[in-house]
Amino acid sequence: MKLSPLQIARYQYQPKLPGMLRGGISEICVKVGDATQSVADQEKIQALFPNTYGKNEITFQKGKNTAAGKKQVVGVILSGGQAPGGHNVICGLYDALKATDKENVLYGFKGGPSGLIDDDYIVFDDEYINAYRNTGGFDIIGSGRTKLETEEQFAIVAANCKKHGINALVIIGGDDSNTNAAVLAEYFAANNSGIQVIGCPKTIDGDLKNEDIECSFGFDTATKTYAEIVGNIERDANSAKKYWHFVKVMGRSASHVALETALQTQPNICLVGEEVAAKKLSLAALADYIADSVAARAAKGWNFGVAIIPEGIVEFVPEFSMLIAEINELLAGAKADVFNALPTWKEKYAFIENGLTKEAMAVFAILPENIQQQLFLERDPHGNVQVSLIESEKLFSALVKANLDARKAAGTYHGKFSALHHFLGYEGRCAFPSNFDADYCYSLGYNAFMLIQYGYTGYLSKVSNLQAPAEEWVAGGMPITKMMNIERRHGADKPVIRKALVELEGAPFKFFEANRAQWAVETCYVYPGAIQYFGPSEVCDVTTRTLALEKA
Ligand code: FBP
Repeated sequence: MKLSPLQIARYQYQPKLPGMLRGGISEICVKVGDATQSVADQEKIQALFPNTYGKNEITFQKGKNTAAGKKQVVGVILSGGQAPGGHNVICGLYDALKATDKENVLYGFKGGPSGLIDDDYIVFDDEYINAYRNTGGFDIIGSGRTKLETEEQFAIVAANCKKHGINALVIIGGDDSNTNAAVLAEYFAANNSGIQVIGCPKTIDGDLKNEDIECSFGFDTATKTYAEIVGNIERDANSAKKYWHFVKVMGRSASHVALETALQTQPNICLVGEEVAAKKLSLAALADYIADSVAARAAKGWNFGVAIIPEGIVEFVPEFSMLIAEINELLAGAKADVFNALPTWKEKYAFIENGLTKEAMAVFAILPENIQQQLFLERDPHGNVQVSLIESEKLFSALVKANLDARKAAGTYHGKFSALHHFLGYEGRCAFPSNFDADYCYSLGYNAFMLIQYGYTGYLSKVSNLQAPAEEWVAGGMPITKMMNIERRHGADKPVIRKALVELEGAPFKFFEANRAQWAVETCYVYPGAIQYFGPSEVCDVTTRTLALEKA
């Protein structure tokens, strides 16, 4: 494999650990904190997790290591979408494990959770690990979205672990994967299998966070990558002065990525799904809001601008989610075959018109035809519309254009509106991890090993105080059940880790809200530039604006 100069240089980077984890494993002891309770539905969660519920929060500190000395054989998986830093979690885990005893073994199960079922694995050694230090991507062992949730699956995993003598599993994933990690930990505990389970918080979406987990890894690098590109687009817009750019950014559900990108770049517009839902804003209202900015800028002679649209936005528009629900119903089961057999779009349109309520049809009718057709093209394995595939950046620019055409006809707008579209998603998920993510991830992995060594199970590796220099970070563990509540999923009550949406009362949104009116009509762009890996700390080690504002 040919290596880029940056990759060679990054191999030499030594990730920073929290002070309490420095100086050798034999110098790390446990401070046991308070017993925990789930964030809601305590009785129900306790009943579902009788063996792992209510455990104590723990923090590591300097002192004599009192863990029982035994050979550790650990398995690790990467689960879900890629996020920069995943390799370093595995490197940190490996280094701690080998620093404790060279005879310890780390298995990497390939392709995500399915690797544990199929017993598809590699055994890590120095040479293999060294080729992935401080690199982006999940290609070290691959990832996948198979869910580990049934007792049959758990029994197979237990048998495979037993075969290899594995005494602990580390699951690197988002809220769903870590929910399943907690269920697996409970199953192992209930069956006295002797296998511990430790989770690590991953997702670029930034929606796995709470009072204990300050941020999921990957969010820092991904948003810095998107902010670099949005800044470049802003500079182009401000140079050419002739285009409005509509930029969709990833984030399946929550709008953290869009908000953080906006905080870094100060675009003219950024929609926030959670606000749209709270204020029950319609597509027409949103189009009107963006068109106001276009018109105000046009009046100053500025026929250019930048609008950030979160990937998950349409699901937050009440009338749009009602439309999606009706379409899912309309095409349920065999009805999809009837629809697909219709030869022309005209006949399909008539079928749709016949099947939707008047309210849903009114929303459908205002959509541009390409978006209407997209709603009927892509279905997920359950037969539902794949909302993430909807080109919402094109949807909003088309709605804004129609709005501006009406203003033009009424004589209230005289500008030019020429729109360009972008989707920023996969570009950020495998970037070289920023120093923050490289350090944070390495620490999460190292810390996960400490939790294993001290015998904990059903815990999430927790590294906090992240706005401070790494030396002052605090390492420890939190029972996953503490983060759980009961939610309705696929028609049944399920214990799940609560997903963190953007808080409208939180400091990041409040800052945005206080400034956006000015950003909408003036040109206040900020150009963050590329992530810097070498140089002054105030350039290379800064955290996200979201974290800085939340912790201010
Ligand atoms: P995770 O929640 O698994 O981390 O993935 C998040 C994400 O990157 C979303 O932002 C995006 O909608 C989705 O994955 C895309 O998934 P896929 O890789 O399957 O296309």
